[in-house]
Amino acid sequence: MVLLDRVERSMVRLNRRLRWAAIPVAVATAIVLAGCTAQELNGYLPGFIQGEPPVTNHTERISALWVTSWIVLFGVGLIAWGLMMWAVAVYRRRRGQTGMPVQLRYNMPIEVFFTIVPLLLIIGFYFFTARDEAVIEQRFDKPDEVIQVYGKQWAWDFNYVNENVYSSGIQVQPDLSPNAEQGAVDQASIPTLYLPVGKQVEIQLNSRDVIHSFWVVDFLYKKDVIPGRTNIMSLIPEREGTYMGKCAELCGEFHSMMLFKVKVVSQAEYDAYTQSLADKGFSGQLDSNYNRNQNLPGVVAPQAATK
Ligand SMILES: [Cu+2]
Repeated sequence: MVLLDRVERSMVRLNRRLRWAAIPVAVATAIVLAGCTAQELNGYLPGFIQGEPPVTNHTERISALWVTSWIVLFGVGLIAWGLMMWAVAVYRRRRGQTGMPVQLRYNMPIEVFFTIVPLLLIIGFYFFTARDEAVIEQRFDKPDEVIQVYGKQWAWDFNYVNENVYSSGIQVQPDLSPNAEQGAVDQASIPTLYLPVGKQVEIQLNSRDVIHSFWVVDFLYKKDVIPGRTNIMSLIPEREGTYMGKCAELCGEFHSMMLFKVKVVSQAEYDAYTQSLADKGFSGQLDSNYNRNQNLPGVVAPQAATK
């Protein structure tokens, strides 16, 4: 009880001091943040350029969740490190002390404290993540463009559903030119998905064989591509440009070569591109008949012909 009283008194003192400390801390934070670039304000996530629109309609929501989580966790870290240092300094062994220090096992208030606080943190993180995910996962009633993506060891096929054209990706090739850096890839061999800027896009993710993951780095979002089911991504690309994509689920020997690009272009360029696919004869869709994995539930095995 004596110990608790002492803890309580020092907490009150700390509280009073913290209140005075809060004002300069808030002012300093405001000054520091005012001088931040877009990159810094968004927690150094990729895809932010000063004065340019965010890459997709979800970018700001995702970066806000990331940055807020970091601030909260950093605060928790500071308190934990501070308490550790405090305990090390205050309860260090002094001259003339012998034997074991006072043991604090089964101290109910402290145990309740460090059960409740992490629980509240987890509930908080869960709540905000679930809230943002519900918005990000919201499907469009009538998307402007529907893209079917097929992941396959180790490349990607893209079906442009509205235009009824497709592009079939080959596996990315190494760059074998004499001056190429070691490990460089032939840029022209990377499968490329075109998306029109400012349009509601639904991306339907399918796999032809094993589990892959569709990750456009600058979109700040990735999603597994699972055989036998279709996962959906809904987004509006908001800034024209070329963005790197990759498979983010270890899927076999050449997983690291399972790259792709996303080109966000104007509607006119998009129309010209899909028209060029039609002109080259890539009309129709590369559907699930090309899946290597054909023994999924509900698929009837081919029967031998009988007389
Ligand atoms: Cu993969």
